[in-house]
Amino acid sequence: MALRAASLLPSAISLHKEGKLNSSLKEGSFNGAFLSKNVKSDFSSLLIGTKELRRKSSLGPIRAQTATVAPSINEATQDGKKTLRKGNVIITGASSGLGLATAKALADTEKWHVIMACRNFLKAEKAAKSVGISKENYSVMHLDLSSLESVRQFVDTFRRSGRPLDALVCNAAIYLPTAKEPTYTAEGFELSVGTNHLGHFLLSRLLLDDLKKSDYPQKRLIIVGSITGNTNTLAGNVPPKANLGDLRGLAGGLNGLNSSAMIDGGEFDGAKAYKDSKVCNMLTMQEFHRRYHEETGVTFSSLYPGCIATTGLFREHIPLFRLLFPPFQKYITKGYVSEEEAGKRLAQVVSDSSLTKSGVYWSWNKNSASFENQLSQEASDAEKARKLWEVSEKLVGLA
Ligand code: NDP
Ligand code: PMR
Repeated sequence: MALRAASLLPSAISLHKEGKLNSSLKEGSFNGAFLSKNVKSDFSSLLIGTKELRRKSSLGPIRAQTATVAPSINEATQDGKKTLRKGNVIITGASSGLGLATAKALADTEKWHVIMACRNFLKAEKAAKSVGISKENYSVMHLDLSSLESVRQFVDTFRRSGRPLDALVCNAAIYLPTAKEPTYTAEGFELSVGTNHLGHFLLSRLLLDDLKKSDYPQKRLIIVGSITGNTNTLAGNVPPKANLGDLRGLAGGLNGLNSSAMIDGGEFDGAKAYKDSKVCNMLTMQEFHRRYHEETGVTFSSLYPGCIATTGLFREHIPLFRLLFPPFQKYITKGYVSEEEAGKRLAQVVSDSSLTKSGVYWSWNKNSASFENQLSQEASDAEKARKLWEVSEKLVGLA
């Protein structure tokens, strides 16, 4: 019987349809570049650097979430043979860019049911339609990572669906490079770190139990990282550089009142806050690996999918940046990848049987072959990862 999710959980709508500087050269082929100390992470720096370096109606009716019974790992077919059931993967931020392309790549295999965990329900539904994901291979569930209450509600609603969880992809992110002042999540954390790191931290901690219960042969938890959080690369050396310092701002609540809105306790800088959040994502993946890989068998991974210069991530940047960034990445750094190609890469990390190693930060070379990349010193600092874990636990109410 169909359950009216809206009446159970008012704000949770659900539509059920069935390295190193050198190593950066591997990630793109940016040759012999000299990076000025004064290069800033804004449009002018891109120019300087370039020079220097030479509904509703179309959607149909919204149906409430249907309670499903968890199928066992092997489903008997009519002729008596047993086949592996479809995997279930949650992808946050699947309404555009990398998340949407990954949802498409996985759904098209017919081996995955994708749960698109999105803050804008109708946008997600339209996006799925626009790329032609077939109805039986996806569901949309509401998740706003900038509210811990929404994260908890999402987990509750997902559990009520009765679906097993076989893979979780923490992909959603916001980037606010032109913000002059910090803005905040529902619980009062600076918005970029609050969304990209703390929202995902709570989500993945809660859903680890669900992954543990799954009988799927390969269970995976992936947190999307980036080159720009890694200061052992050229891209990671474009100011402002990521730096979590001693985490004093985070420990103080990141609220801009009795503490700084920045993790390291410094002045607010939107571009730095994003890069810091990516360092948190990569540290969290490794801490998960250290704490839970052996016990649970879950594979924990992160990745840099390439520079997907056309996505919505840059929507807050000035128009000229948005115009010049794609050709800059295509023709100058050669780090550009299309959304489709990046989606295939992330889909590999979700399901390819050769990428089962846990604790790895994956990247791809210019022939699109995956390799285990090296993280910067800070992004691989085990002591910092432990401290980040403990402080984050307190902030999201798990400790
Ligand atoms: P997009 O802006 O296209 O996608 C980001 C997604 O996150 C959107 O679906 C957006 O939803 C969602 N989102 C934002 N805020 C929230 C929130 N509060 N709750 C739920 N969902 C939210 O950017 P990309 O596809 O480029 O980014 C995806 C990932 O890839 C990010 O982790 C980013 O750091 C990473 N990455 C991107 C690179 C690039 O070059 N683009 C390079 C390296 C890594 P909505 O559609 O409603 O806005
Ligand atoms: Mg970068 C190999 C060189 C390389 C690569 C792969 C990237 C990726 N970038 C490179 C180099 C440079 N960038 C250089 C030399 C400059 C100075 C001109 C430069 C500038 C620049 C700016 C202003 N780059 C940027 C910005 C952004 O606003 C983007 C950003 O930092 O978002 C956080 C960005 C990026 N460059 C990349 C990638 C992947 C990004 C975007 C996003 C991300 O990490 O998620």
